[in-house]
Amino acid sequence: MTTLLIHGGTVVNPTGPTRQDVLVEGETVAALLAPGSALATAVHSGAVRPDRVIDATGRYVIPGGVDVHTHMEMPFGGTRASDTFETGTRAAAWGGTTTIVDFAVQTRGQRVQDQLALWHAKAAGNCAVDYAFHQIIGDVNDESLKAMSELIDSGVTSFKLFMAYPGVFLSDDGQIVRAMRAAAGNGALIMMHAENGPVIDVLVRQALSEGRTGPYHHGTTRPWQTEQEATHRAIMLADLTGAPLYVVHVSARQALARVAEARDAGQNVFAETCPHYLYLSLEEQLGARSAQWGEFEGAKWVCSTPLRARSEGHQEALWRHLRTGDVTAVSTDHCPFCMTDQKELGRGDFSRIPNGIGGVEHRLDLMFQGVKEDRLSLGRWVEVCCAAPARMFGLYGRKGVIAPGADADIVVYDPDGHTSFGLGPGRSHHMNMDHSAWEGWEIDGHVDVVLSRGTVIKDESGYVGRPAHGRFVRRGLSQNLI
Ligand code: DUC
Ligand code: ZN
Ligand code: ZN
Repeated sequence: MTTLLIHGGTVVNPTGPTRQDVLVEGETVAALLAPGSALATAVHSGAVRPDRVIDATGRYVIPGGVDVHTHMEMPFGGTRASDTFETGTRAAAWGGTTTIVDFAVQTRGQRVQDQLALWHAKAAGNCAVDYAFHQIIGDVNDESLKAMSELIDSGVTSFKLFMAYPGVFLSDDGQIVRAMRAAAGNGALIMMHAENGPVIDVLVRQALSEGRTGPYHHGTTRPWQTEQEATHRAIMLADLTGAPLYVVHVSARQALARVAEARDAGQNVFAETCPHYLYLSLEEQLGARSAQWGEFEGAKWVCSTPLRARSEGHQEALWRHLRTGDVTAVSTDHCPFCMTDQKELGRGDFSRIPNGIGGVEHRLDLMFQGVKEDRLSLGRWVEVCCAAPARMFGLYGRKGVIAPGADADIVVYDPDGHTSFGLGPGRSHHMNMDHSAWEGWEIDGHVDVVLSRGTVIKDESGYVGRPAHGRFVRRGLSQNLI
């Protein structure tokens, strides 16, 4: 069995930093070696000779990132997300994410099992890193509810419902209660897209009829009240049924306040946010103009829930709740669309702009910026990017931590390095997009080396992995529930 030693670095688990070497045997972590321990001495004296040694002096050694919200090649808004499983997971590898959880999609008239099989076929043999699935249920009925138990047995243990997108994905309250009752009985986790879709549709039609057709109005027609109301309703229905609830991509501080209140009352309610909601805003991004695109520039940041007004204080509140634990995990909701031929579908009508931002490559770096700015501790950085998402979705132990027996998914991270985001001279990204939501951003920190199950897939020379390396991971039930 191949042995590898990561030597001289500081291991950061959610508990914080410790000076340790990491010994990897085959695909798993064999041992953490404290300086001066018998094994460390044996390695350093040459009595034990690993096949490969990675020098991590001055570096953090952290668990591979776990991004529990991606949409590779997702059909949406008359087109499909521009990253395939191959290009998107390669970009993830560049950025130190070694596990993604993507969404299989079922809509009206489709069999859940057939749709999951379709997503397996898209991903199999194409992924640079390990992958798992959630199931979107866009048509809650007797058949799809029955399918839940079957999926749980096959390692798909979380189900996303939508309170938005009427006629496409929306479940009405009765359907939500039925799905939640099923989840309360079978241990599944309900993930909720919490925005009041029917109300948003009225606001959108009104804006368009009044000539407010630019991307900025994607934001103004999805005001925080529509997110807070839906979040409150989802929490109440979860309380009624006893189902655990994970509210995805929370962006409104008022919605988060409802999550925090429910958690304080002891309910199994969890929230996720994304880097774009922490850093970007309605004013600066959705309201942006450029020489190339004019006011349509803002289309780059059209996603749902929307980026929110900085003047309303959402970003600061999200950071605060992230630090205190009311936001459990940070994902990317990676759902990239190019401007040309994709976002452009919505020129003159913002409601036709495909919703989504690409960012799977940048999450670890962007969140490390939170450490640099004293918004997060080192341990909390690893917690929100690696351990907590793994635990939330039944992966922890194998993923999300560096410990004996865990998969050797490891990132060697240089805190003194430097990363420039975007496209163009001196910058590059590896997502299949013709623009970057993070154009021009420069931050401290750099992903130096990435291991996936003991194999180096990214080093100083760049990506050195292969598309067939990533394997499907069967997940257990959420480890956050008692
Ligand atoms: N939101 C997005 O921005 N894109 C995909 C689906 C979603 O809910
Ligand atoms: Zn969503
Ligand atoms: Zn999503």
